[in-house]
This record gives sequence, structure tokens and C-alpha cells, in this order.
Amino acid sequence: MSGRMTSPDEPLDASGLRFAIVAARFNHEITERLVEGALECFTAGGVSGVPVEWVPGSFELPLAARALAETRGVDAVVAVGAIIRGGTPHFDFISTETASGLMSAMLETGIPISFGVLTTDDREQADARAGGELGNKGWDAAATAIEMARLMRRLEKPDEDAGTL
Ligand code: DLZ
Repeated sequence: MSGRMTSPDEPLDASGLRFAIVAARFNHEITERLVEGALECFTAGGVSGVPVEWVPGSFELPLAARALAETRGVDAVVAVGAIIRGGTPHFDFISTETASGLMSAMLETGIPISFGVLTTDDREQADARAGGELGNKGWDAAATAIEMARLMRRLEKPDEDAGTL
């Protein structure tokens, strides 16, 4: 499965870092592929055995992401979901609250939480971004988590950072 790699200046090196994934079961045919992409990215970065916790839908992601960030000693969390527009205003409520809830959880905990949540008009657009012709946004979210974890390690522990990170 292919995805965007980080820039040449930012190698995909997750060694020594810890991560967790929280994923929404709603639209699971999509989110399972996003989780797969995220796990492949972590493996490519040198980290295996990243735990995956499931919640019912994207609306539940912020609370669970926050709990993971606070209790698991992780350097970053990846939140995965697929919000697909239907015929009601549900889409707008869920996508807005999910994004703002994840941002609040990230700022309140100080732990990076990357936004691996698709917000698409239809299933076709979601398929394209979950291992289809537009790559895998789960991979991208994991790459972002790695980059942000490295950055936070560098900013918070500059002395330990002189070597590899
Ligand atoms: C209810 C609902 C709807 C209509 N659509 C989605 C969606 O496209 N993607 C998603 O992740 N979750 C959806 N949900 C479920 C809500 O996120 C949430 O789980 C329920 O409203 C219960 O709080």
C-alpha cells in the first residue's frame, strides 16, 4: 500500500517512540484500510505492535484519543475515521465536533494527535483515499504522528536530542 512519504528533510524514523491508534467502527470497510495504512507506515518507520483501540463512530474519537494520550505514555496518537456526507446535517455536526474535539485533546494533553479522519461527499471519494488512487490517508496520518512526535521530543528534551532524533 502506498502513501505519501515525509519530506527528504524528515526521514520516516519512529525508532524509540511510542504510538497508539484510535479508530471509528462506523464505515469500517474504509477505516480498517486506513488503520492498515497507518500500521504499515509505523512498520516502515521501525515500530511494530502499535495498539489499536476501536470506538463506535468518529464522534467518540476525541474522548478516546485524549484518554490514550493521558494514560498510555505515548508520544503521539493517530485518530482514524470516515465521515461520509449523507442526506442530513449529521455530517456537519459530526465532522466539526470531531475535528475540534481532537484539536482540544491535543492542546490539552500536549501530545500530538493526528487527524486521520476522512470527510468526504461520498463512498467513492473515501475509497480513493483509503488505499485507492489518492493513496492512504491512514499512512499519511501516521507519518504526521511520527514527525510531530520527533519534533516534540526535540523541543521538550533538547539535550537527549543531540543524537539520532
Ligand atoms: C450517526 C453517524 C452518522 C450518520 N454518520 C457517521 C459517519 O459518516 N462517520 C462516523 O464515523 N460516524 C457516523 N455516525 C456515528 C457518530 O460518529 C456517533 O458514533 C454516534 O452519533 C453516537 O454518538
